[in-house]
Amino acid sequence: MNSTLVICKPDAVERGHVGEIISRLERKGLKISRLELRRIDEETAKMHYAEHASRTFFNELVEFITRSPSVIMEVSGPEETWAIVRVMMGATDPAIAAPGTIRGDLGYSVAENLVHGSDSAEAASRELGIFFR
Ligand code: 3AN
Repeated sequence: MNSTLVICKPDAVERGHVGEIISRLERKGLKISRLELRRIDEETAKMHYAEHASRTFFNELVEFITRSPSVIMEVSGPEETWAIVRVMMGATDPAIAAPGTIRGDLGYSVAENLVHGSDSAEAASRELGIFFR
């Protein structure tokens, strides 16, 4: 089994889309191996988004992800599970994400784009370490 980190971000929890997102992952055949409802603290958010520290939207990003609870999950499946999840998530900007993807079907805001999924095997192991130490 291979694992990746998936976060249903504050907007997904606030809008009541957690069930829909988990249901899609399960329908695909992936397993939820760990799950926690947790409000992400500022320190963890900054560590998680460290690669975006120089971006203009960094503060907005940290404020958003810490605003209310997220559902943080370890999702398991075959090799390259992270890549399967990324396809299911759709493009970063939900306004142009393909229909049939989580972002394409449920949102239109790039700042509030519902889900996070690790973007490589290395990122998955680093991020699982941050959230499930
Ligand atoms: P992804 O989440 O698809 O991996 P990244 O890693 O490029 O996308 O961006 C990380 C997060 O930063 C996105 N999920 C989104 O919430 C936020 N973000 C990306 N681009 C913008 C932007 N132009 N304005 C505001 N937030 C953004």
